[in-house]
Amino acid sequence: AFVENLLKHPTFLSNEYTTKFIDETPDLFQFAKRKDRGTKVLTYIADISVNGHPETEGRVKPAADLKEPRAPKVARDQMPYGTRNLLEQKGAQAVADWMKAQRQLLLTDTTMRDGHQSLLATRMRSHDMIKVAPAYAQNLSQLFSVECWGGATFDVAYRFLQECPWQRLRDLREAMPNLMTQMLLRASNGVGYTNYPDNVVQEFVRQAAVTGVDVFRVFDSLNWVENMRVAMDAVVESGKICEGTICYTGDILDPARAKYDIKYYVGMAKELEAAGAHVLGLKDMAGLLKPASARILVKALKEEVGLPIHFHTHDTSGIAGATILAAADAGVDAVDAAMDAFSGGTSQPCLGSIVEGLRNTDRDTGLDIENIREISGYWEQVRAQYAAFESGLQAPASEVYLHEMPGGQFTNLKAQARSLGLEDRWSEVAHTYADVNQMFGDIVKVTPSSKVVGDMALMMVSQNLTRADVENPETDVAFPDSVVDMMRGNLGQPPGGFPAGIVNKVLKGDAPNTERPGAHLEPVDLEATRTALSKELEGFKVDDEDLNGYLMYPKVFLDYMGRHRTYGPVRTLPTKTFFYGMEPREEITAEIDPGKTLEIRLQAIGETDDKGEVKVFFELNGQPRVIRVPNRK
Ligand code: PYR
Repeated sequence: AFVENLLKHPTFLSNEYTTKFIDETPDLFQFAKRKDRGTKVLTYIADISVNGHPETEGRVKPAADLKEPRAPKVARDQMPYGTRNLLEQKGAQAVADWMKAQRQLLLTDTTMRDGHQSLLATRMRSHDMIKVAPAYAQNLSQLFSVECWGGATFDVAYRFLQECPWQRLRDLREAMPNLMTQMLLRASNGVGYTNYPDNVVQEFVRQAAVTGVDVFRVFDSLNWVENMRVAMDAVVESGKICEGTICYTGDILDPARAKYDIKYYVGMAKELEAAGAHVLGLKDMAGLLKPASARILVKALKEEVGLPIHFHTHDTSGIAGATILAAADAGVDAVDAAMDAFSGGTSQPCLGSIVEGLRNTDRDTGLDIENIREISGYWEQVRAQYAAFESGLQAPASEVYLHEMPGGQFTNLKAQARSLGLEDRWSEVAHTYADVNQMFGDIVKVTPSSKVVGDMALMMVSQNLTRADVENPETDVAFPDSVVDMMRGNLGQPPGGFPAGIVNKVLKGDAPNTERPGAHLEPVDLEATRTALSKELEGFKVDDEDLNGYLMYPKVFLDYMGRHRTYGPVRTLPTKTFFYGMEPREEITAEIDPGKTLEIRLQAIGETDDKGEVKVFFELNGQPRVIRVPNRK
């Protein structure tokens, strides 16, 4: 019998997959179990070489002569002192005190998280990160932190990249022992799209701290501090740095948007300080904070709050660099930026340009521009491999001040609109998104609340509904599930609550829950879940990382495990091979364990036989191997 290809298995593709699937389809694993890891990896390469990768099919291809990116060579004998050493030696509060006491503008490099999340649909593979991590450790040891985990990367790693996000974190941690790693945590929504029981959030934070996160940027998608406490307390408990974060929306200088004024932000900052934050995060996820506003807001926060301030923005509009310089002038302590090739547009402003912009001023960052250029050159080669995931956004978009979409959502929603045939109605989508925001009471829009607003806007445009139609008690509207869920109170409460009219209409008169959602969720029995999961996976030993992956994303995790049994450690393949397979006579190497390297040569791809199968001829470490895969083309 021939193993079904899991990547394209119709049951996996049709969303009908249940955890029963693995039980009911034992042939998937009987075949896989007999194989060694080398054979599994060859099976993957053979399949992709013959059938292509579903994620890159029909998309722009990278240049034919694309080479494997080469990371800068570095000596690894002496590790320079970095922020992680300070954290280890003196603790989280000492890092916060140091941030405030020193004068240089501190920088976080977001390339490995928000950079590719915003520009390449989060598709960057660990392989491309881990190779350059030693160069960061040696040559950019003055960085405040490297943001490399959390947000959408967790889910995408399992779901689309067939790799374990925990392993990524462990590998990066090991390669950059002197630098603080940073993650983005959606408070009670963990790294998912829904509120999790308190003990799941606590367990996730505990594990992330153990595996290697040093700075936790914790935010709530409705700016509800009440809903951030469980996550923040767990971070403080772990001994790591708790960056309690304000999400910035509206415009503090616009009298028409008075809901989110200086007083509002200062008030929230004080709440976060009282809740135990070591650092105050100012997260401008859509890139709406204008230079003049930044000057005023940062100054007010510095005066009113005792915490160091870490500013995050997106360059969607094209003027985020100016906002960063204004914030620096006003005394902001740290800012986020991305390396050249992963900066600009819906990503962060360019790190090297900020370094140069501040050189020989009193906020000089102290970073070496030649070292930045070298690492930047590496990232340029990396980005070229991911041509299939480029959004096509070519220029700044001043339109962002209209719709206020977060950087990660903007291009995504455009792609969704395209797939619904609404491409030429984008302007309507943008306006409707803004209308939905007002209809929901002018809320913070960031994962997951931004997804709710996006779902509603797309629904309205595709059904030709205006805000007045939706609000009209006479009109029947089938609201998206995510909207019903949010109006029920399952994401928590925005400042001032949701408007009663829309809540009534969506819930058809049912009363919403206005308390913290986690207060009503039963704790998960962690050990019972581990036992059941192990049984589901035929006795597989479920460690704490696996358990936490499953708790966040049960179905995504099981799908990943199913494919892992068939294809083995494909995370170690070069990115070009992972997405495009190999050509005849091509040779690659893959280090599947430290010191265990596979030398793989694809000799030839045979004809398709009368069973619809293709023989693919390899040499694996010099030994001939033949792999048969179905030709599904
Ligand atoms: C995330 O939650 O993934 C964001 O980038 C906001």
